[in-house]
Amino acid sequence: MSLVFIAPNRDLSAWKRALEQIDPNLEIEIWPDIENKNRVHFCVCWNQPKHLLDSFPNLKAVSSLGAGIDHLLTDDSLPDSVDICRVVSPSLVQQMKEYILGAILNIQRNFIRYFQQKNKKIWQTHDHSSASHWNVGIMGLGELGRPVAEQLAQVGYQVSGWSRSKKALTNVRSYAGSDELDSFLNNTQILVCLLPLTTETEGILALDIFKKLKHPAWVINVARGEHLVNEDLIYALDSSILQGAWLDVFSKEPLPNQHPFWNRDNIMITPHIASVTEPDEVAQQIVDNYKRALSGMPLNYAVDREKEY
Ligand code: NDP
Ligand code: OXD
Repeated sequence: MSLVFIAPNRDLSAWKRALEQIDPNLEIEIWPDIENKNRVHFCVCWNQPKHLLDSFPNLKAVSSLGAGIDHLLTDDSLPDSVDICRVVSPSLVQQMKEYILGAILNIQRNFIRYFQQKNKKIWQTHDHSSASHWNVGIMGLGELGRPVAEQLAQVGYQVSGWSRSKKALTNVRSYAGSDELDSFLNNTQILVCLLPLTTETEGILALDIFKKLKHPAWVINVARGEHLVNEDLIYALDSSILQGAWLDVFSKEPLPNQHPFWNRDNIMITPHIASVTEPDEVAQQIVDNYKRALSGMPLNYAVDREKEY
C-alpha cells in the first residue's frame, strides 16, 4: 500500500522526511515515480495534472496539501467514491493573521505611498486615521477567517464578517447569506476575501460588490484568483470606486509578465505566500488520515462535496 504525493514543480523531500519520521514503515512515493498504481491508496495533491487520479484503481482518499480544495473538486478524473480532506493547522492560521494585519497596516498608515515616495526622494505627509476609524469586512469566517477577524478586532479595527451561517465572535459583527450581503458591504471599507472557491463564490469580487463598499475602499484577495473579476478590478480602480487592491492569488500563477496588474501602483502583488503549509506541523494529520482511509474511518477535516468546501 502506498501514499503518493502529487505536486508538480515542488520539492517534496521535506514532506517525505516528515512522514517517515512519524512512521518509518510507510511506503511513500512521489509522482511521477510510482512503482505500481494498484498499490496507491492515498494521494496528497497540489495542482495535480487533471487526468491522473482515476488511474489508481484502489484510491480511497485524497488530501489537499493546503487548505483549499478547489484543485480537487475541479478534477474530473477524481472518482466520486474517493473521500477528500484538507489541511487545517495553527501555523496556516498564524501566517494568515500576520499577512492580513500587515496588509491592513500598510494601507491604513499609508506605508505603500511612503515606500513609493522614498524611491523618488519625496518628503510629503499624508493624513491617517487610527484603526477604530476603519471598517474591515471579512468574507468567509472559516478556519482562517474567524481568527483573522478576531485579531483585527483586538487591534482596534471595526470588524464584520460574512459567511453562510451566522457566527458568534468576540467584537465581530456577523452577517450571513445573500440577504445580508449588502448590509455587510455597506459597512465595509477594506474587504478581505477568505472564501473557498465554489460555484457560488467564483467571480464574487466584481463591480457590483465594489460599488457597495464604504469609501475609500480597498480589496484584499488571499483566497483564489478566480474570485476576482480582473477587468472589474481595473475598471473600479480607474473610476475611483476602489482606492487599491492587495492580491496574493491570481487566476493564472505565476502572474504572466504581460499582465496589466504589474504596472499599477495601486495594486500590491505577492506571489501566493500569505500562508504556506509547514510539513513538520501537518505530517501527523496526513498520516492519521491515511490510516483512517485504509481502515474505512471518516477522515479528519473532511470536505463536503455538496457544499464544495
Ligand atoms: P473554511 O472552509 O474553513 O471556511 C470557509 C468559510 O467561507 C466559511 O465561513 C463558510 O461559511 C464561508 N462560505 C463558503 N461559501 C460561502 C458562500 N457562498 N457565502 C458566504 N460564505 C460562504 O476555509 P478556510 O478558512 O480554511 O480557507 C479559506 C480559503 O482560503 C481556502 O479555500 C483557500 O482558497 C484560501 N487560502 C489561501 C492561502 C494563501 O496562502 N493565499 C492559504 C490558505 C488558504 P460557513 O461558516 O457558514 O460554512
Ligand atoms: C492553501 C493555499 O489553500 O496555500 O493552502 O492557497
